Amino acid sequence: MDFYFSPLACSLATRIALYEAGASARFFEVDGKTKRTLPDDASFWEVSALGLVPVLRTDSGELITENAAILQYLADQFPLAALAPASGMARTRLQEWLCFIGTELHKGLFVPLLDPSAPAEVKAYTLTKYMGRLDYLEQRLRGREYVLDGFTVADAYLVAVLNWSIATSIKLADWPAIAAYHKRLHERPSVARAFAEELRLYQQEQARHSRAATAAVESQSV
Ligand SMILES: N[C@@H](CCC(=O)N[C@@H](CS)C(=O)NCC(=O)O)C(=O)O
Repeated sequence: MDFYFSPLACSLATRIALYEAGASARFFEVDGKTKRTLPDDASFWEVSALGLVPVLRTDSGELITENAAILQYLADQFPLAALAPASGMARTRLQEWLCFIGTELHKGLFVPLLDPSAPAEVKAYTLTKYMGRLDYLEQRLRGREYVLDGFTVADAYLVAVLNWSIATSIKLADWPAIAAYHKRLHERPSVARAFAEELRLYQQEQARHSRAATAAVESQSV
């Protein structure tokens, strides 16, 4: 499998799922600004028409996009890792939570708050409209270790999204069950490993961008 990701993006969930499953994959880092991939320096547009991570290329060459689809594909490929209920209402509940995380939290709440180009009015509207989603999540997590009965790919996705709160005005400490869940998940070996690796890659990416910006300024001043 080939896995396309950007450091600390939502694709972190797929990395966590791969580690949980003990699955091997070739990792391709997508630079969010240049849309070039590392280490092969190719155009990510050739892989994803939307330019969005995650993307998974299966061993038979199928390209899969969308967190919910990729995560369930991996769970089904590696059933011994028990990353998703196999079928029935339990599977429906997993899909329910994957959709909630993807639409209400990832896109609804966090994307506008993280977007430096979003006007202040948009951020204010987002907080008014979507903050309540965290109250709903708080209720769900009270007295529970995971979103469902055991660790699933929904937890992998949720921890990846909650990580972003640090770059927003959202303080997880205001939701004690969510804060405790987030801390607990980070103690899980797959999450701790994935996060530490991507934090390092994120810092390298930031340094690359700042070197490129400096070089661009210098080339204009000569
Ligand atoms: N609906 C997609 C959304 C994926 C997505 O938003 N990916 C972000 C990273 S978290 C991305 O690649 N953003 C790059 C961009 O917007 O150019 C999914 O669930 O996979």
